[in-house]
Amino acid sequence: MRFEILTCEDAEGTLTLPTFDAKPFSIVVPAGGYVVGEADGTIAITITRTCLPDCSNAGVVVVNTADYTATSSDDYTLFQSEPVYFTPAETDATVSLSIVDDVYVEPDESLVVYIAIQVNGEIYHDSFTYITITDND
Ligand SMILES: [Ca+2]
Ligand SMILES: [Ca+2]
Repeated sequence: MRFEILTCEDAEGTLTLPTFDAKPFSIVVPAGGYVVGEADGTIAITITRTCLPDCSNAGVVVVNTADYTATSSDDYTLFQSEPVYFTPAETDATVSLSIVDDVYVEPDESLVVYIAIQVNGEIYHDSFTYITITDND
């Protein structure tokens, strides 16, 4: 997987935001969510896109996280509108979330990962999954 920021400059050197083809695509994240050990450091979330008629164009999704029983900064690093790019023909993208290894005895804790599709600057569809962090203290 490679991350590629897609930008372009005109003759005056003005940077413009990328636009993506409006071919519909949907995203899939594994059902049942993820389980990660507190000491594992990171958890990789795989986002799969399916496109009509094909995934020949680039795309971007936006990832946000929200506390459930886990607390951002204490237990994991918050994502706020984190872009994840698909290069042309790429159907799987991976985003890595950092987990905090604290020293407290605590129950397993969960957070929610929201994934939105962004096409031509418009965010129009949400999917989500859960991450459960298991305690190691
Ligand atoms: Ca710990
Ligand atoms: Ca702990």
